[in-house]
Parts: sequence; C-alpha cells; structure tokens
Amino acid sequence: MTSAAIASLLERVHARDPRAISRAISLVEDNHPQADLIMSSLAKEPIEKMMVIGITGPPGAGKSTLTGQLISRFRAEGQRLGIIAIDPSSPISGGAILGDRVRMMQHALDPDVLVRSMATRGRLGGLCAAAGATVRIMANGGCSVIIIETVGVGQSEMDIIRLADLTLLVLAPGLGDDIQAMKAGLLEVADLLVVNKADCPGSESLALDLESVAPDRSRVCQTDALTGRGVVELSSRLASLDAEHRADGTRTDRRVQAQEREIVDLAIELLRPRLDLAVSALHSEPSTNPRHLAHELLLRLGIPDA
Ligand SMILES: Nc1nc2c(ncn2[C@@H]2O[C@H](COP(=O)(O)OP(=O)(O)O)[C@@H](O)[C@H]2O)c(=O)[nH]1
Ligand SMILES: [Mg+2]
Repeated sequence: MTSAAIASLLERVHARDPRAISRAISLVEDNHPQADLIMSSLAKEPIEKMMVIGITGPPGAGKSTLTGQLISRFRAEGQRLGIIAIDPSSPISGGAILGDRVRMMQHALDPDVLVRSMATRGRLGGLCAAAGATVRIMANGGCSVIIIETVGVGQSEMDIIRLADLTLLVLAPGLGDDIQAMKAGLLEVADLLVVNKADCPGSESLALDLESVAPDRSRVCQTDALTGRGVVELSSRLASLDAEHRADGTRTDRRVQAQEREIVDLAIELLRPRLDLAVSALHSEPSTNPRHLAHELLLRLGIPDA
C-alpha cells in the first residue's frame, strides 16, 4: 500500500467507516510495513478521552450477557462502542465464542457497535501490543467506550487487565469458584467485583464472601444480566470510578504502565526474527549449556551482559 492509500484509509477511519477501521486494525495486527505510519498518524485526543473496560471471570459467569447489557446502556447514552472478544483459538472453547456471537446478535446490525475478536494463540509478545493498537484505532474511529471481554482467568487475562482503565471481575454462584484461589491475582486488581446471576440461589452468600475479602466493600455489585437488574447501578459505579481515577492520576499511571508492557511486547516481536536469523549463523555444537549460547547470540546482536 502506498502512503497515499494509507492516508485515505486513515481519513475513512476518522470518518468512522467500520470497514476502514477493521482494515487498519488488520494491517497493524499483521505487521504490515505501513503499520508504523498508521499508528503514528492517529490522533491523541480520542485516545485520551476513551474509557477501556476489561471484563474477566470464569466461563459461564455471564460476561457476554452482561457485556450485551452494558452495550445497551452506553448506546442509550449515544456512545459508540468497540468490543474486543478474546478468542483462545482452541476447539474446546470454540463453542463459547459461538455463543458469545449469538448473545451479541442484538447489536450485530448496529453500526455503532464494532466487534473484533482477537486470538491468544501464536502470539509471541502477549496480547498487550495487539489489543493496545486495536483500542487506539477504535478510539480514532469514534469509539468512546471499549469493552474487552476475556475468556477465563489465565495470563492473557492479566495482560488485558493491565491494558484496561477499569476491570470488572464477573463471578456467579454455582460455578464452584474458589475465591481463595482467585484472591491471589484477580480479586486484588479488579476495580469492581460483580456477582452476576443475582436471581440464582447462592448469590447473596457469594456477595457476602466477596465483601469480606474485598479491600472496599462498595466494590461489590450484584447484577442479573438476563433481565438487566443492577446494570444501571453498575454503569454508574463505573462512571464514578472513572471520574475518580481521571482526577487522582490513577488512570494516567495505569496507562503509562500498560504502555510499558506494550513496548516490551513489541520489542520481543521485533527481536524474534533477528534472533532466528542469527542463531543459525552461530553454528552451535551440541552443548551442555545452551544458556551460554543464548548469551553469545545476544552478544552478536549487540546486547552484552544479558
Ligand atoms: N439465571 C441467570 N442466567 C444468566 C445470567 N447471566 C447469564 N446467564 C446465563 O449463563 C450462561 C452463560 O452466560 P455467558 O454470558 O455466555 O457467560 P460467559 O461465559 O461468562 O460469557 C448463559 O446461558 C446465560 O444465558 C443471569 O444473570 N442469571
Ligand atoms: Mg463469553
């Protein structure tokens, strides 16, 4: 693609054309030679304004159903949304993703809800780089709220949580969640703990359990994502936390940290092909200590003492 073609693509992104937005995201994801030009041509202002919400929690907790409800709330306020569905690229959870698509069908024809799925598999540097680029392009395409829905509670979830301005951990009764196990990671980093399926038995005691471990009990919300009960309260909590974090600098701190993660991801991605090339030039013999050879490899690329 010529620079002129990229310029016209970006013009269409700024004119909110969903196809152009999707094309720009794909070019950057695929490391197109013009990816740098696309990213450096983006406007800062919409990126500063946007709110990125991460939604995580065990499969079946109701994340997609709740996302659907939040989409309706934000659309009622006239906001344009970007939705990023993290796809584990595994046949086992393929069904879950199909289900998610069905649950978002009510918004499928809405030109102001842009949905993108993103694979976790086959990514060297983690998800931060790809998701970071996607949210920035979506913001330039007029999305003021971006929701990233993850699939479970693994490493890629932590990556996404780092990227989000605000994170919801969605739990539900009857899933056999071991709160103690989750406590180590997600309970601490999530901004709001959502007990979904408030219509189901056990939700009250799950909420009480969470209130006892949460650093601040006002962080616990209850929702019934099927009917939408509790969603208005949840979105107003989100709005007030967002305002708080904008005012006290938390949001800026988080974005700086997220960008550091992204830079490391990108650097690893950039380095990998050069390492692959240089390793064959090493002509290494079978060795008891390949670690030594790894140092040697880095030395050849001008990185001493690694
Ligand atoms: N009773 C009840 N069922 C719900 C609620 N929210 C979601 N579900 C159901 O729980 C199942 C899993 O929901 P889904 O949104 O796919 O969960 P996810 O895997 O976390 O994305 C679906 O059958 C939903 O219809 C709720 O608040 N109450
Ligand atoms: Mg889901």
